[in-house]
Amino acid sequence: MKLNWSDVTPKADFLNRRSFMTAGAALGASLIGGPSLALSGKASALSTDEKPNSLEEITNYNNFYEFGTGKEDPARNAGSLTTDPWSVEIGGLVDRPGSYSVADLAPENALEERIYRLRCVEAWSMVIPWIGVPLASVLQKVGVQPGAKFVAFETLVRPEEMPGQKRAILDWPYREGLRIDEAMHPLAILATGLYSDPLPNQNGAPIRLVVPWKYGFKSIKSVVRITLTDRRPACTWQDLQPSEYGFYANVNPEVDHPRWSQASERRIGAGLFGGRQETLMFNGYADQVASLYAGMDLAKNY
Ligand SMILES: Nc1nc2c(c(=O)[nH]1)N[C@H]1C(S)=C(S)[C@@H](COP(=O)(O)O)O[C@H]1N2
Ligand SMILES: [Mo]
Repeated sequence: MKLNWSDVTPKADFLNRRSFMTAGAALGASLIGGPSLALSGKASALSTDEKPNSLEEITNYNNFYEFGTGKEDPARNAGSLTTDPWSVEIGGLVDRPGSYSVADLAPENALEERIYRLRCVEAWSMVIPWIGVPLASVLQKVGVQPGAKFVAFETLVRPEEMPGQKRAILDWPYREGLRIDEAMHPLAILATGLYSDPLPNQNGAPIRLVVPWKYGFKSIKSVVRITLTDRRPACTWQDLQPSEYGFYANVNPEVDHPRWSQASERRIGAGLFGGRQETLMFNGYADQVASLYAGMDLAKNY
């Protein structure tokens, strides 16, 4: 049996991991080798130092409509999802189309930790310590052809395991898309874990997109198809209500949702008296990503 990094890195070690790894990397390498090490080797300049939400919070307050529309439905219902075996079909304008396993796309020795803010369009937020690989590394692996301008993503359709799909809540499969330069940005990752666990089902196991400068709905879960295309792909929320949910969906405190303000947000776990906090342009990632949108009218391209 192959050891998973979660087998060798107890949860309680998480907070100490970086210091532990600095001190013990060489030792760890010779004793256990393996993924926890690979992880530490790449402690990230791209992470926030804000305090992460607890595993409890991150896994019990979710949006994953395939398992129901309530925030507690995914935790209750997603246990039934079979995530192994799993394959991701990658096609369209790529040199090496095919069916890839999660290990092909996110090998253990390439995993990085990224502690990101997640800002839902509904005006709540969390801080989540993801484990994953840059989306760019996956795209490079399959070879992006010059004509590719967009990347389209699709979630699994399996109503027998995803009770929400027995109803037409959304037009299944859940679909999302990015412009190619957004997809190649170092902040965009495919996550396969969080804290020291493989990704819990309710968070999009076994592999999901995380694009931290955009509203949470862009970060599509349980991905089974990635297609490189020359056209802007269909996106579930945009198609459902284009006046409310745009293709870009960049976090922007100055562009309100038609039915509520986006100027502030409620941090999950802040408590009744925690108050609201100001929402930051591009969710606090403006220094890294604003140049992607230079010259664009962000109120029009919401
Ligand atoms: N397939 C799929 N992906 C999805 C969703 C969904 O309903 N289905 N919800 C989105 C929304 S609105 C948010 S805020 C994030 C929530 O991610 P989390 O539950 O891991 O915090 O997932 C996004 N990805
Ligand atoms: Mo969301």
